[in-house]
Amino acid sequence: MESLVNRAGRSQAERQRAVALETTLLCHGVPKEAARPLAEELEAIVRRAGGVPALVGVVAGVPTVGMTAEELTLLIDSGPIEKVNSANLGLAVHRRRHAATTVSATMELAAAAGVRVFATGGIGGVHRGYGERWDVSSDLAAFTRFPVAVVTSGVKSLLDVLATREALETLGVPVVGFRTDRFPAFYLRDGGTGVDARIDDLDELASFVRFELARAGHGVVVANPIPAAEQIASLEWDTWLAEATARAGDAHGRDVTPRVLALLHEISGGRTLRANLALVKSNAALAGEIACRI
Ligand code: PSU
Ligand code: MN
Repeated sequence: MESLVNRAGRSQAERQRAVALETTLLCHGVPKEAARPLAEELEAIVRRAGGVPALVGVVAGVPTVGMTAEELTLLIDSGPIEKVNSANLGLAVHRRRHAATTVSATMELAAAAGVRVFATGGIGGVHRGYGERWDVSSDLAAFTRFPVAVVTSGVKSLLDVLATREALETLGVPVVGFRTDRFPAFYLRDGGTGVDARIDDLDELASFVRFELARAGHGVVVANPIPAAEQIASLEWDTWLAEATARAGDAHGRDVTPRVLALLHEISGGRTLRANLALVKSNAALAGEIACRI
């Protein structure tokens, strides 16, 4: 991509340790006032772990890997900006728009910039009720195209977790659990299904990631469950989700995730937001640990 601005590290050595961070989580997943402090904290966490943070987004049509604090402020203050995945990323670039990148678009830009590790909260996947209305995130297909390891607390628990796990299998995407045998689902440490392999050791994890990205040229899901203390009990979760889904009834397509997340944060009295922040930070730390080892 010729117009890509790549500020993922100042030297070759720094670029090797780069960790991509996405802007959709910041611009659409948390309340506006939480976005800047969260970005700063995630960057500090990545650095402390030995990585080099690179915030990814589209600034006035320029795909940027390694956004500055000023650029992030511009995006946050520009009102509700577009949320782009691999499908509409090119349109935002062509039309010179600001845009927040989801997991798929962030993977695409990270790969173009040579960044191999990326930390997010939870990846998108197969939405519930897909039998009646098909809604499957472009995040899944992105794993078949871009050789990036995504550190994630599994898939968002508002999705059909089992169907998403099967879809990853169909697409041939390896799923490794860091210190877990279970495939996590965002606020839940156990999403009700397993991973391809459990890896407990950081050096071994980094070694597998390096090997697999080079071997297959596709992405790797590194599943890192939410810290135990922040997990939300299933019963509570089911109640909150039922209410959020009912109230989000009119949202569809790209609006579903931001709308349901915002409602959950409200209904749970901030409990899901706290959990969301905790898991993203934990993923940023693990991504930093992997990045300085590969
Ligand atoms: N994880 C979070 N909050 C978010 C998302 C993930 O903790 O807001 C975003 C990611 O950017 C992911 C997107 O790629 O939700 C998926 O949206 P959709 O289901 O519309 O593809
Ligand atoms: Mn969708």
